[in-house]
Amino acid sequence: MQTLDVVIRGGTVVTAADTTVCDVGIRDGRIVALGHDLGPAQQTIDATGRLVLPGGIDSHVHLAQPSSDGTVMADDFVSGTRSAAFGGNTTVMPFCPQEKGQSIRQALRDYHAKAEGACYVDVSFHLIVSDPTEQVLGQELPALIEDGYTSFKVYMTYEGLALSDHQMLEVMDTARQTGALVMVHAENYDAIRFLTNRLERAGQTAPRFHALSRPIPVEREATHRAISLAELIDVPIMIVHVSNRESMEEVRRAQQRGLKILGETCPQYLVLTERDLDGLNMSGAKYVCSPPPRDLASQQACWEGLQTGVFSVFSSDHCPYRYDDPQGKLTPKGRTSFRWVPNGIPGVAARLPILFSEGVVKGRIDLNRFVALTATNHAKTYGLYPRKGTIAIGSDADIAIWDPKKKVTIKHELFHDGSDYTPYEDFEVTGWPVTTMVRGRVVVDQGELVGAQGYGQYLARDKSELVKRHLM
Ligand code: DUC
Ligand code: ZN
Ligand code: ZN
Repeated sequence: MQTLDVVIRGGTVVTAADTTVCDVGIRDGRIVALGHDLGPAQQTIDATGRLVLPGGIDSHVHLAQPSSDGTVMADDFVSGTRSAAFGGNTTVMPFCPQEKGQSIRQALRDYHAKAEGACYVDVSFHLIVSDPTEQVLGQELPALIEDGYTSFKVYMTYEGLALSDHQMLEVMDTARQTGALVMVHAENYDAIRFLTNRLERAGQTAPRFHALSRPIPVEREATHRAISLAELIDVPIMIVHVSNRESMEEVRRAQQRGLKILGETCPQYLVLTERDLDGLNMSGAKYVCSPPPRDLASQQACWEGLQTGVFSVFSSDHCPYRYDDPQGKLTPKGRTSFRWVPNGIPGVAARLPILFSEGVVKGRIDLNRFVALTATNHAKTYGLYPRKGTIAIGSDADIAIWDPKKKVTIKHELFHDGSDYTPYEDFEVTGWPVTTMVRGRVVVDQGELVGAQGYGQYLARDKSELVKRHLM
């Protein structure tokens, strides 16, 4: 028998389907054996009393995105993938943004250069399409999809990003023809502009008014419209970062009507509320993200979406800015109005502990659904399955070993990211990822970084199996 490189012994192995006490044998970065008495190995990891889960896949993170307003994202590929590993993740999927007038190929060259030699865990890129010209739609996107960039995000709001309904239809039509998956940021641009202007005229400019500038109907209407446009083209779409009941129910209704509409929610919609934006002085800026956190009833609706399968993926929407920094949340312009506070909060390392503790430990979801929501469904949705997202023979040995009883009070210093705060400071969780392994190599162990920068690989992706099945 050929010696194994690693055996993970005695743990409870959990996939989206099964829970089994067995050993995991690893050779050349892949899982080659599951069972007992697997024979000699160069390294043995004792996982008795621990859970052995597929490493988290976070299919919605923002790293190293350039901006033109003087703000700077707090995480590059080094700190972002390092923090991901501390949070039990083995693959993250950031977005390569196209600037208006820019070729997406050029944007990708720049973005790849930033990732090169930097990553601790594996990465794959979505695209952000902000300028869907004839050339982009007819030439660039079809070729890029064949090259493994099989998903792209479109925005229905934001200056410089918002697409018209006509442009949305054109992008969806390209996706329909090529088998790509479109991710939609669903908020009504004109409504936000109107409400923002009205709030500013009334002097209501503190961070907490951010939430009032984009209330639930803004999101619900855009969600409904995105779904209607997708129905016209007969193309699957993913509604990302759903924050409330009315939008969740739009997705659910579409699914019940047989449309292939996918949904995602995020930790901020489970454990934060708009009251968090009320903090004194500018401290509410720490929670400014879009859609904004809502209220307790909205949290309950997001749980319902996770429990019933309306949401198939749970992502962080990690979009980090430093707080006490003129290039971050405290940018001088942000003091004049919430409009200028950079939009987004860190969460790549908090995502899994929060869902484990609030979901599994509190009995809202079982372990198999936890794995589906945090790893397997991401891999299936975005063309990485079965290489990623499960524990099976032949799959990459991307594994997070969890201590399901460990109690942790979240402190920013645990996350090792590039920001200077976490919106989840002092939140108490039970269950913690104690060892993170990427392709058979331990990257984080017991709170220590032991992986090598540059070990993380870029992954070209297949087309989404959900999209392929729909188009068959
Ligand atoms: N949308 C995101 O997906 N992330 C951060 C900000 C935003 O608007
Ligand atoms: Zn978004
Ligand atoms: Zn995002």
